[in-house]
Amino acid sequence: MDAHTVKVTPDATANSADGAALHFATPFNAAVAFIDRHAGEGRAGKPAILTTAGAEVSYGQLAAEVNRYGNALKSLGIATGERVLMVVKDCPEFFFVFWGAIKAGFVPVPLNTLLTGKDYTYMIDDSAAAAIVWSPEYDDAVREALAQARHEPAHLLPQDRAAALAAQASDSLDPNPSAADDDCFWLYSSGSTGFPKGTIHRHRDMVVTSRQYGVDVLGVREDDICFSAAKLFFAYGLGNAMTFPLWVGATAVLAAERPAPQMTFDIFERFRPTLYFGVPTLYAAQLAAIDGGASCDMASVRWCVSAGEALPADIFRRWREKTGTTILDGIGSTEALHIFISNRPDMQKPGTSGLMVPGYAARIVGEDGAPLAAGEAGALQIRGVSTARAYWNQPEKTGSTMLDGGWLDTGDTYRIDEDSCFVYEGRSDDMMKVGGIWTSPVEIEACLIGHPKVLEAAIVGRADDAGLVKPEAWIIRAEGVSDDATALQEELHSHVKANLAPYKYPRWWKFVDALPKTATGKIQRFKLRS
Ligand code: 3UK
Repeated sequence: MDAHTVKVTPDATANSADGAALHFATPFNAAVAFIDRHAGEGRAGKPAILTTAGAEVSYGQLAAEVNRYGNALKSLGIATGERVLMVVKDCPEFFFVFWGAIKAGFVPVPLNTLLTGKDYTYMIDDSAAAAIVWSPEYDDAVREALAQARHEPAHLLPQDRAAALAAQASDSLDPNPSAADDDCFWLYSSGSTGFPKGTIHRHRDMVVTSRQYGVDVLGVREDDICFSAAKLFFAYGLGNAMTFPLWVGATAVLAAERPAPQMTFDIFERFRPTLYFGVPTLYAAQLAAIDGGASCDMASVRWCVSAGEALPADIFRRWREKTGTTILDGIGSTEALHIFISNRPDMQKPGTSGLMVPGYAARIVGEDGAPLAAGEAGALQIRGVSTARAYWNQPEKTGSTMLDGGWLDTGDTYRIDEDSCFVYEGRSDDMMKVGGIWTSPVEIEACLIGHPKVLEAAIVGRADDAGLVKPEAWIIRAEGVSDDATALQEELHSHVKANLAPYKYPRWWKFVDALPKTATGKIQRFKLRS
């Protein structure tokens, strides 16, 4: 077998609890399996990427650009294993930088492009990255972050500089001889304290998710056109619009625009995608737009997928009624890399996350860590070959999340119903998903308390009319502040909007005289929720 190849035995669809059917050669570099393989399989001329800006990148061009970018990074003198931060919008360069870094032996770290300079400062310092690449849209935030950071990346690469270096570089590059279980890339996962954790994934992980969920559950195939409203910097989008299509030689549609109903409808019409990946909030907004008279032609779409937060059964039903397509809800995580429990083309149970994805195992345990009796709700732990090796520089969090025996604590409470379907019962911490994106109450509270008119603040998740969770603020005014609720609410709203990522603002405000607390002074958010 050639170096860097991955051999997938025909029985990889069998319920091989630990993905044992996947065999990796040594050395193994993921860029060979996802990028280089296609020329030899006759796809050099086939489009790998189409963009709403009108670009088209063939598999042959993609492989050449990946080599150029890899060589460009190498020419800077970056050492093997060093991090390359990416604040890059959804565009072909995302692929070039990500795979170029991997092929050359560096570790790309795509960052959420919706964040603020302050968030990036933390990630620059935490990762001690050797380089940072960014799209022009994020110039202000990145430069502000660099000015505040203690660590200075040796190489600052605004996208045009990276492109200029790549243009001068050779289009051939020998893959770094890594192993399947070597570190490959990181994604930052939000923490309940507001500090994100660098989640370290290995070369094999993208192969495992593409195979076990992409191919074996969803049925991704070569003639697919994949469109993900969730961006590439999320593990969800990274699989949907990059690794799944690349694994089978399909085509990805990329849009740098903010996801919104009309933009997705335009893409359905213009690109005729066969697989569509959304999040519950967007499905709800799309339904509202359709109800408002917008036309949405989904005839090309074989399956819709939802993840990021639980899909309410009502949205599943209305979507099918209005568009004639079916949404497969599945739960994934940054730590697992992609979906590990899911509804399937041949089995959907609305209001549940569906069945175990073959290749993963699950157990539901009580507070003492012991497995619970059938049907009881408890902490969901999963095991599979795609789960992260560790959190960067966080031995304690690594130890409490990545458990002995390869089990991963998801932080979710689940039960298994009479049909073996997994039913989401909430988080075991105070974290919320807003529009499918992690939001920490602690972070919003800290921002509000930073306002002179606020004495104390508590944030809880509350479900809106569609059953989707959004932040609700409970505020105690500072001493002597008598502003009326409407004016104060507007002032605090602007304060949050100016300081935090745009999706984190409270949708409802309550002004109170006291907040429920424990004996040790910890706010009891569960009391505010009920
Ligand atoms: C929650 C869900 C109920 C759950 C993700 C698909 O969301 C992804 O990753 P994150 O790290 O968040 C993980 C957490 O989000 N969640 C996700 N999907 C569902 N809850 N039903 C669902 N269908 O709390 C989980 O622990 O941002 C999703 C693929 C890759 C991903 N990273």
